[in-house]
Amino acid sequence: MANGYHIVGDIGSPYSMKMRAILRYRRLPFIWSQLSPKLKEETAHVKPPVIPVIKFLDDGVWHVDSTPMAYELEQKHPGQRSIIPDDAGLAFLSHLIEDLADEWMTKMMYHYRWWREPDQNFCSYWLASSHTGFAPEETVQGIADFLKERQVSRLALVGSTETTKPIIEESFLEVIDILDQHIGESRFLFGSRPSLADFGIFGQFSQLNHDPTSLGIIRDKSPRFSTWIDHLDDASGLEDGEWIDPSQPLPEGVIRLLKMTEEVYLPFLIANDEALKNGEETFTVGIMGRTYQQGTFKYQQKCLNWLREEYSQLQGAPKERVDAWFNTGDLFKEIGFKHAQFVDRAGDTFR
Ligand SMILES: N[C@@H](CCC(=O)N[C@@H](CS)C(=O)NCC(=O)O)C(=O)O
Repeated sequence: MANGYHIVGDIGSPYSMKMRAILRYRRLPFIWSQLSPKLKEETAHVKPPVIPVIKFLDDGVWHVDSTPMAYELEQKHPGQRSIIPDDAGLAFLSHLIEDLADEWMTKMMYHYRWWREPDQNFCSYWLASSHTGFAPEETVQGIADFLKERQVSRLALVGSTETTKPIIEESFLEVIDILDQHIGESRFLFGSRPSLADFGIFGQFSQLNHDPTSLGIIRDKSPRFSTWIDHLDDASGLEDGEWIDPSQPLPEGVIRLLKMTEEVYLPFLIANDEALKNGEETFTVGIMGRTYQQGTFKYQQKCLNWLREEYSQLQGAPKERVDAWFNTGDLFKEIGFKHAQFVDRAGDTFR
């Protein structure tokens, strides 16, 4: 394959599933490889060391980080089943919701996977079989034990503790409720074709719709959302979708996700940003009437800066609509969107 893509990921990685689903929906030719020791070595120079990594076969270069990769694919294949709404205002909202999924819903994914013992046992074994390419039982179990211990010990690092558990679990239930209601009215968030936001949610929920406890909850609360997740994994056969008309009121489901962004995600991003600026290692912020505490993450500061940058590029009617959709625009003013600076993405690290 002279052109196309080689994606190296893991079936247990939400961002890998997200990128594979995007390549499929966009009908871009690709080869999927499960990460192996050999491929790990081959991609060891790609920084930061996360998956998925994707080799663009036309230039032979490995790329990393799903959001910038999704935008690069847009530039390389303009007009071919784009996942970015044509209207700049809707495109901004789609990015905002994708970011909510990538950075906040991922806490749900990690929390449900590693909090309870039955999930810990099942998921560590599942990941170990996958990582080792179905090695002999003893090897798999040994790696599963190692993974279980390491991942459980990282729960607090991603913000899952006894104190934050109700916040994470309640917001998980809220997302299920929002999507259940939305899918009853419209196929995707911004119309009858999937956007970056849908793929962001899909990535995290491809895992939540698999791991025992969260799968049970999704099936119980919304069988149709469970089916929606399964379908978006391969939407290559979907035809003729349209974006919603930006001059019309936003769908209720989008409004509710933006409300979650405003009430849960942006306060989190802002507190993280302020703590980093003050040289602090942890931060505390009030979310959903409770106290949320976590260690600072540099990558999430970059997320906030990218959103500021994208907002600063809006102008005219799309900008007016975005401000109106957020009622007053006060929130943007508060977090400095109105004075955004261009932020160079080169040389990023994730933490
Ligand atoms: N922002 C990155 C995040 C990628 C990421 O965090 N990947 C995880 C797996 S889903 C990873 O490789 N973590 C490193 C590790 O587990 O050692 C993206 O969107 O691609």
